[in-house]
Amino acid sequence: MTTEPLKLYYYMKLARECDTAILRLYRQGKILGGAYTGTGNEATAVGSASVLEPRDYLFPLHRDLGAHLVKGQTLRNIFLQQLGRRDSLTGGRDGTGHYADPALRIYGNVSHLAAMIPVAVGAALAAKIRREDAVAISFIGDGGSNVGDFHEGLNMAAVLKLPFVLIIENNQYAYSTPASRQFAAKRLSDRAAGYGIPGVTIDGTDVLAVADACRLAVESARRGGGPSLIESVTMRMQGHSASDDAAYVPPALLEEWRKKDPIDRLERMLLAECVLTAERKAGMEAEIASAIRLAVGEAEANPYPPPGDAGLGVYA
Ligand SMILES: Cc1ncc(C[n+]2csc(CCOP(=O)(O)OP(=O)(O)O)c2C)c(N)n1
Ligand SMILES: [Mg+2]
Repeated sequence: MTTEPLKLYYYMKLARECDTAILRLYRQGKILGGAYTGTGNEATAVGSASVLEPRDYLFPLHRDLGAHLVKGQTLRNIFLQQLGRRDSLTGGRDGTGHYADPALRIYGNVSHLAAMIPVAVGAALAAKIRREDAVAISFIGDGGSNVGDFHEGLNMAAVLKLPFVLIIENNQYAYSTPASRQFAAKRLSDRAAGYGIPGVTIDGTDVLAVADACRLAVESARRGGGPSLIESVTMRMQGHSASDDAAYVPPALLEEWRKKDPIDRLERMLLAECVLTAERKAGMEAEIASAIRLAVGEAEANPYPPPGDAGLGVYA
């Protein structure tokens, strides 16, 4: 558990600066494939992962870089993976967060939305059978929550009372489709009743509220209380990926959400309580910038995998 407010602040800033570096690398033509950011989602990703123990299973999504970092992933591994280099966790075979790191119990997403929910439920089932006292936590977007795997996974977790927590990251859009064109439910957490499990909707820009809700859900799952559904409401502050300018999002909507920026929100609170000072903030920013520079430099110096390795580890 990493729930001290100053640590949460640090990890949210680290995640945002990593995203900024990833976008820069993309624009420099150094990232092959897509680049995704979690701007606006930092409180959800960091707050949720902050309540996990090392033995818990994390199944993050494409906006959850902060969760990877909190769970212990190194900047070196993050940038090796983003740049598709030989020594990355996928040996240069994939990019973004599409990797698994069993030592840290991080199982990144594949492209197919919601496909990892049944896998996460399987991890929760394994944890229960092995009496590991571990919880599996998984994420899904507002758009992805309409895929059939969501229903199958959550239903099975509920019936078997598995130690599983599912967080819906409702960031108002699924690519260019607004929430109003995706579902008729008032709250996505209302779906929990259909599975016979608890469901809550929380302010996804308030990292402390996210951590509190996730702590309750994880504790209940650990005690044998079964799964929970948490809808974390936030806004996708950038395009779907680096190639999307999001011209379809009304500027006034972005302006409204900018006032609720998760990092600024916590920063104002910490400064007011004197937990954070201007000096400490500057020191933290310098430390983050230098750690990212070092990791990017190391990753760029790492070669691409040899072409002859392309067939290794391929099933069938
Ligand atoms: C099953 C499936 N359908 C469609 C896609 C294409 N696709 C990738 S991301 C995306 C939008 C996802 O929106 P949402 O679930 O709300 O997550 P967000 O990107 O907003 O965090 C779509 C349609 C996919 N990857 N998988
Ligand atoms: Mg969305």
